[in-house]
Parts: sequence; structure tokens; C-alpha cells
Amino acid sequence: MEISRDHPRYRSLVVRERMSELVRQGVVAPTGLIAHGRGEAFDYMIGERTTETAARAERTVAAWLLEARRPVITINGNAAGLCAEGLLSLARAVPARVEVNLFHRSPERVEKVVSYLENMGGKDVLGRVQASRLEGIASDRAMCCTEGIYQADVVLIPLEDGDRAGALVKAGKTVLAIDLNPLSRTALESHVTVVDELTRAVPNIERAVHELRDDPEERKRLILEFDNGENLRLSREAMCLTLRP
Ligand code: PTJ
Repeated sequence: MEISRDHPRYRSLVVRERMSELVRQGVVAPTGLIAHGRGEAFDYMIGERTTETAARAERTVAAWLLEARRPVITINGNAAGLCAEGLLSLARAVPARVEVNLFHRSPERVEKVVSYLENMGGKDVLGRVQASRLEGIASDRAMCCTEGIYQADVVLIPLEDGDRAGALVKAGKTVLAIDLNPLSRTALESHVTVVDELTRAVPNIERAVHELRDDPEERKRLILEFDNGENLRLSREAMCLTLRP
């Protein structure tokens, strides 16, 4: 489809086209488009901007990633389609392992998403061999890589489903989410929830990684002072303010 650059929603239309093309290629799940639409709706409500509370959450995520012994960033079809280069760049900056972990899981799709990331420059992307299981999830969505999620102490989960976020918390990991829906189970279960659009959040987190790398005191302060309940309340309040006539 030809999209005119003058269209006021040009960027949104380009992203939609890319996501639907990636559905055709099998990287994004068909229902990933529904998840994307939900994200767009919440982004409207937050004013399509990074709020002050999201910026604080992004710095706290950076602090946790730098403090971690074995940080892992999980990538699903939507996260790959929206922000593969940004997430790979963040992983290199930390450095963190990258693991493909899918909700709509099949060996063929895992292969497609891993290959997609490798074509974007991803090195040592985990996901093809998942020999460990997370407790508390009955289906094969519990599968994860032993040297990835299973052994991780800190996991960044962009656009994750609630069951797995809860299972990661129960497994004793520090769970950092990026999710525009401040009411989702993922947002509520995680230790730090960035209520911001993925492609705005990821470069902000990477910038904070560089800023905080040599500042352990500031990292500790951010982690100690962060209150996710208050962060989610402020995010909901920001949405209410946008909606107020
Ligand atoms: O590739 P798969 O098989 O692993 O499937 C990926 C999806 C995203 C389809 C799957 O994990 C899923 O169904 O997720 P949910 O439960 O719909 O949750 C996705 C969450 O991400 C929702 O709360 C959306 O509001 C949010 N979201 C969607 N797009 C964005 C977003 N948050 C931040 N930035 C976005 N661009």
C-alpha cells in the first residue's frame, strides 16, 4: 500500500503495514495485530509521549539491568517486528542475553523470529533449544532456555502475557515489563512496569544504561526509591488527564 508522507498518522500506518507483512512472513502472530491495536489505543490515551513516571521507570529498568548478574531480554513476534534493532542494541549495551520466547509457540515460528533477529545483527540469540521449564505454567509456554531465562536473575519482558510474567516473579526473578496497559496482569505483577510505547521506551532505557554505567550510587537510589504501585497510579492518572475534556 502507498502511504502518503503527508498523512497525519504516517508513522502509525507504516508500522501497521510492516506488522501485517510480518504476519504474512510468520514472524508476528495473527493475533499480534490485535495486541498492537490495543497498544495503539493506550498510547493515544497517554498522549503518545513518555510521561515523567515512565521516564523514571525506564531509568530504573536500566539500573536493574546493570545491577544484574545474568540479565535476559525476551523478544516475541511483536517486539521483534516493532523494535528488533533497538532491543538488540540495548542487549549489546548492557550486555544482556536475548531469548526468543513466544506466546503462540511453534518450532517454525521460533525459528522465524530467531532468524529475523539474526538477520538484524543479533548474535547468540537464544530460543531454538529450550530444555528448561518455568513452574506454574501448564502448557509448552513454560519452556525456556537453561542458560537464558531459566538462570536469569533479571528479565526484561516487552509486551508479555500475564501468566508468564507471574511465573517469572514466582521463580524469584526481578521482572521488568514494557506495557502500555497499566491495568494488565503483566503490569501489575512486574517489579518495574514501563508504561510507554516500546519504540520510545527502548532507546530511553539504552541512554540511561550509558548514563548509569559508572554511577552505582544513583543505580541503588533508583532501585530503592521505585514503587511500582505508585508508578502505575501515576500512569493511569496521566491517561485520565489526556481524556479529561
Ligand atoms: O509473538 P507471540 O506469539 O509471543 O505473541 C505476542 C503477543 C503480543 C501477541 C502476545 O504476547 C499477547 O497476546 O500479548 P497480550 O496479552 O495481548 O499483551 C500485549 C500487551 O502489550 C498489551 O497490554 C498491549 O497493551 C501492550 N502493547 C501492545 N503494543 C505495545 C504495547 N506496549 C508497549 N508498546 C507497544 N507498541
